[in-house]
Amino acid sequence: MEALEQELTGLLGKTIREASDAEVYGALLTMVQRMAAEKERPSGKKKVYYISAEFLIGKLLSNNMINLGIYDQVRKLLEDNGKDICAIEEIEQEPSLGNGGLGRLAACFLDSIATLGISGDGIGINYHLGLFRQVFEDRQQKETPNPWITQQSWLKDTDRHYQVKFRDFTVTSHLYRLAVTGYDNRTNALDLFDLDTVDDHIVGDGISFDKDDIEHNLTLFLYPDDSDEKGQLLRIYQQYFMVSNAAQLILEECTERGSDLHDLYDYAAIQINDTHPTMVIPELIRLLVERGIGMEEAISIVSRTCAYTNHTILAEALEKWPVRYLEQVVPHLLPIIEVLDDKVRRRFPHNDAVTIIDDQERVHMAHIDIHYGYSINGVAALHTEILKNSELNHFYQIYPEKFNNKTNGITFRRWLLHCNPRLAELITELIGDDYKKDASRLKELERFADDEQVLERLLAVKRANKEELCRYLKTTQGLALDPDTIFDIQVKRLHEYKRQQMNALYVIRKYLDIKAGRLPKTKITVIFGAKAAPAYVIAKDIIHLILCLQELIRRDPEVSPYLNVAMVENYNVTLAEKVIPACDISEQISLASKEASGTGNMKFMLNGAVTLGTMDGANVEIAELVGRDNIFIFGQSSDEIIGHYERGDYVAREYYEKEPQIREAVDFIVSDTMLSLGSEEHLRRLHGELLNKDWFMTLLDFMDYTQTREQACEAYLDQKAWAKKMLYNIANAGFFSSDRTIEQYNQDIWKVEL
Ligand code: 26Q
Repeated sequence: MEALEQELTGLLGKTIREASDAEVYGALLTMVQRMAAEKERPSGKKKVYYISAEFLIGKLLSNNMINLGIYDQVRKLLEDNGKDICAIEEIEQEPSLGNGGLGRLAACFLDSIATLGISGDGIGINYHLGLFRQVFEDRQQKETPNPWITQQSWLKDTDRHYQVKFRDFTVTSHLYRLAVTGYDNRTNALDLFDLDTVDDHIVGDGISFDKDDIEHNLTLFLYPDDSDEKGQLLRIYQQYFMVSNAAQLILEECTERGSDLHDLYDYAAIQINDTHPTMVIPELIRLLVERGIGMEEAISIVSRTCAYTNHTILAEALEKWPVRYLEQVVPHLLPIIEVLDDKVRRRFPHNDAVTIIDDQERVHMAHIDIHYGYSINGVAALHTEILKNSELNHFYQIYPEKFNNKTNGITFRRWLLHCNPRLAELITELIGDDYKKDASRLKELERFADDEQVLERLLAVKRANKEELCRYLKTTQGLALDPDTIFDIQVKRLHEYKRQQMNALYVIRKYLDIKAGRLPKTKITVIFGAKAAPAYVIAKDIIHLILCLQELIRRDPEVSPYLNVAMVENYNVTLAEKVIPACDISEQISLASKEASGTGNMKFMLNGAVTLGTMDGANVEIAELVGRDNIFIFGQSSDEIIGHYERGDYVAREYYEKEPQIREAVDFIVSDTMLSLGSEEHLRRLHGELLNKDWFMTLLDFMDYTQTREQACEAYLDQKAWAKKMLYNIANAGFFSSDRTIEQYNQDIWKVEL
């Protein structure tokens, strides 16, 4: 502690007490960077390269201090000098380099790779403005830029540059590097490529900018609006920029470590995170050929180096790029893609489902990965089964040995130790701290399932976390929440398949019940957090609906004592860290078969929330682990849903007409009450969508949902029994440590020696 104090005062040039919070933050950043650098280790022969268009890493200061083992000392030291570590954490801007699950998964994986001592770096893009910042105006989502790179930054400049060639011009890239600290282990890196010519000043109103001006906009935003052709072309520019840099870096590093490139697969395992980095395959082949290796051999080398993770079965998210687009951006890749397609066509004649270029002249990115990668994995048991048996069945028949499951996980450093210190402390007191390195030890908590004192303390931790969330949301967003209510929470990207609209319809039902004098026994606070893609019209309508309901109920003294709605603005990792520990009921209500895994579900469980969900994604595995007494499951099964889609026999209107409860709730969306608060255009469009389309079958599961949700609220009344459910959830969350996931990736796919 003395050494820490000395170093900090040295860096500050004054005492900690005299320094401002911002100065202390800067000094801590410098010190942590030095300590992290000391734990860099040379790579062995083989190294993992995790390429991803997103890394939703969250704030780094506390996380790094925990991983370096100095968090408690620093907190104490600051406290002794009149400083609050929370205030200092607030100074850091959260890097917004991801959308949601896939990006956060990549960040958890980097943490676990370093924690397990595996040599492995992430490779991505240094988006200057990241994903947009969400603000609510007139109860609508507005997108604004999110500049996160500040003077004092975790990004370290490097002098690595590569040439990246597009059809019309060539750019020189610039590599920035972030330290990735392992928990009591090595430091790896996150390599983020950027372009010096990019200019933040070209951004006009909201997040609008000149989409043609690639040299000035290439690394400005993550997924700018891709609803038009220019947006899609920009996405291809970004993807190729990312993978061309990655390929050059990988070849350079492997050569430095002794590869002659004919044996690349002994030096590198490249994990392709969804199809966004798929062009790394043709790009690597191109570069190997350029370096004198024959085409056939180059294809074989790359096929033994690259592995692909699939994160979705939603058709609209499976990337298919028109050949014409690729010709415009990267014409030099097309001859290679054509060779790859040609080989597939020769090997599997008359099998149109597995070609790379289809008859509409579109390139199926996932098909490149599957034919020319050595592993394909889904992200939860159910998801992998659906891939094998339906979505990718044609490929499974050809390559059964390539398919494998890697159920997602989360890092317990951030999602327990950092975000819920009260719970972590209680667990440590009960079972010691071995669980911090071996999450399966959490199971030992089951010993206390009938220990009233322990159950009381669990409830007290939850209560304290709820109060803390209330304080935070009051000061940062002006939201007034009552901790003496059930905190029922749904936070995740806004998408129809995740069915935030079903949750909102439940709120309407409750509202109508209360208005009719049917008062609930338990007071409930329904919390939402979600960003909608800028061009996703219905998703924005759903946000509008929720914000209108929030206002309606807030203003209504008859209803607000029993029911509250709070939609938090700009939901991100930082907010997740506050919201998740305060949750009682975790809403995981996707249409069965559509949510590949979910990872929020795991974070809530670990923090003692009870899941209300469908048998989808990793919910299935959660249900198996905790047992049916400790989870609330409803809705039709994935098999039933897949059947509905195959037969096309779901008709929303039938449910609307048959069930008055549904009809009332749906029609309330366009009632005079709602229209007086919201935009007629938005509300009518959403109403029409639910009645005439409802592609994600909200009405199908609605009655079962409301009944099960009532059961959950009822169960909450027996606090002791509820606390026991909480305990079983925490005790069985060990399986969802990303350390377990990464061990499996390394054993089955990467095979990097430790
Ligand atoms: C594709 C084409 C054009 C524009 C955008 C995209 C695009 C962008 C982002 C497609 C997909 C994504 C992100 C997907 C994602 O986050 N998937 C989630 O991954 C998690 C980690 O595996 C799972 O837990 C979630 O179930 C899954 O939805």
